[in-house]
Amino acid sequence: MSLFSTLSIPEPFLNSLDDAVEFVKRHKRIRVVAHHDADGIASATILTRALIREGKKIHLSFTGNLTEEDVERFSSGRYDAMILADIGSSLLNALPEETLVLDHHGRIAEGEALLVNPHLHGMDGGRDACASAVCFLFASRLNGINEDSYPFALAGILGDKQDLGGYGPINGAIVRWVSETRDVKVVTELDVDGESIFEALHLSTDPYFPGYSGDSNAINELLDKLGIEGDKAQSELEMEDMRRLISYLAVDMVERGVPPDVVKGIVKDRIHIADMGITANHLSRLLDAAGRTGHHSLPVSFGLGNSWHLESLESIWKTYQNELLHILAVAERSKVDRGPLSLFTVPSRRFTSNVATILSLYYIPERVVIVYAREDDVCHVSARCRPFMCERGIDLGELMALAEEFGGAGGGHRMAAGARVPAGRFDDFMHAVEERLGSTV
Ligand SMILES: [Mn+2]
Repeated sequence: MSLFSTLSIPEPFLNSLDDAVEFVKRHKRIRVVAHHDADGIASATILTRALIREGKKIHLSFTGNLTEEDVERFSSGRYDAMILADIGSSLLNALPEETLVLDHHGRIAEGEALLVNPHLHGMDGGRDACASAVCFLFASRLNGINEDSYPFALAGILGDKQDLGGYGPINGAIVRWVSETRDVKVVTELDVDGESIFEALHLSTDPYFPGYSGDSNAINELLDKLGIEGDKAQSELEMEDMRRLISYLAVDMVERGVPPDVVKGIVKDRIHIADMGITANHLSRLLDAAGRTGHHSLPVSFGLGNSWHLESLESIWKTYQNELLHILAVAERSKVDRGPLSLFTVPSRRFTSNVATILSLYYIPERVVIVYAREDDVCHVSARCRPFMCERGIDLGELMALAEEFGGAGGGHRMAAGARVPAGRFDDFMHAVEERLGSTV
């Protein structure tokens, strides 16, 4: 059953996908630029597979926040056209005319470039469809053969956390189509990955098991107590053993103050992809780790059929997880409470956002978490809080934007935001944040 025969997509959205198909057919040499996170890497992989199949000459790059200077740099060179994935909507006015933007971000500028974005068609790109879902629809529209890129669509959806609270219409339709027509198995199980259950628990940071993740002694003791063989894979364990382990971990987390909605997330309907021998959930984590360590092209090469790269992706993921767990322990020790917020520091900016997310979900959900890393003369800041704080009026995006008053820049969402400030002004900035927070809560 083909993808489009099962989807119900608003007509104008479908038309914009067809315009994108026409765009690609018109051009031969194409510059592709994608966002450097899991969703962006998944998008790039889907596009690269599709464009190479069409016989296009492509040059692929990754970037963080796209600036006008980046656009100028990327569009110089002998290309007929440019495709941006998971970025670009907010810079539409600065893009060359022959540009196709496949994106799902909500800030959209006016401009000449061709934009495919669910926000334009009454959908919420933040929930209903991520960039890799948009790229997957586009690629499948271009040629049905590209439907085989579905693992990357799934990985992108999971990478952008668009499974939380249930799938939106587009993502949900893709997931349903995959589970009904592809060689996959959906299993409700603990959302952890590793060759053994010991390794899976040890390396897991999302979910993070306070008191266990990263602590081999604690895990061994726990598994002994429950009579579970740690060297078996999750799939090899008796259902009864897994049930005992899951309920033990869940109760323990609740007792440690982890919010029930977060605890519920340790078990998921995970999609096992037969051809790859891994879950879409794990693929998404492999892409995330590759992105965070600068190995953006490796997953693309893996997606192009170089299956031996899976081993390197696994080892990059393991190394990154071990480093992250180490840094989490360092961060926990650095905690300083300031009014309604807790301040933590980590040695590298590569870890601020991940550490802030984990601390806010699993460690001190009742407080605003701010994690910073000082590099050279700049402090890189990530702020996180839980939904109930936003209901009380906290808007971290607004708080981080205060950085501008101190010679920096910042912004983001209500629950997740970031900033950069000159190190010499960091204290003043934190003071201002604390003061503004104090007047809100
Ligand atoms: Mn995205």
